Amino acid sequence: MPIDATRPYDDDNIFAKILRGEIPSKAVYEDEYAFAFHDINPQAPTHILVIPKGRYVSWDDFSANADDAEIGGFVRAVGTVARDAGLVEPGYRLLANTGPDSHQEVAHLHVHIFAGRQLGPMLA
Ligand code: IU
Repeated sequence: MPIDATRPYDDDNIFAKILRGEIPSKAVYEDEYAFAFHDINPQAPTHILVIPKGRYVSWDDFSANADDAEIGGFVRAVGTVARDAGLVEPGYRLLANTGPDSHQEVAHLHVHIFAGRQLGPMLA
């Protein structure tokens, strides 16, 4: 079910539980600002989700309300995850669904990293 990206943060969302270690995940990276793990239902040979450690519902919430250190740390972490996974060549795609029309399903900001095959012009 797509979520309402304008609603308040819910500490019971599934990615909050993953961050707290209450639900297992296949982690690939962690630092002060970000946590990354393999998507449970991969849409490409490599499909990694990167999430901020802060309590942000969506890209909209994060870009409006996170402080500069969190934003910088998170953006840098996304690049590091892709680089460490060897994705810079031949390339990768980033996606952050935001709000119901985008089909955002989990109410904690996540950036998808897709790679490992020719992705085509767009996912939409
Ligand atoms: P979306 O952008 O909110 O539509 O993406 C949610 C993603 O979270 C989707 O690709 C799911 O496969 C993924 N996911 C997950 O990795 N682990 C989970 O427990 C759940 C969803 I629920």
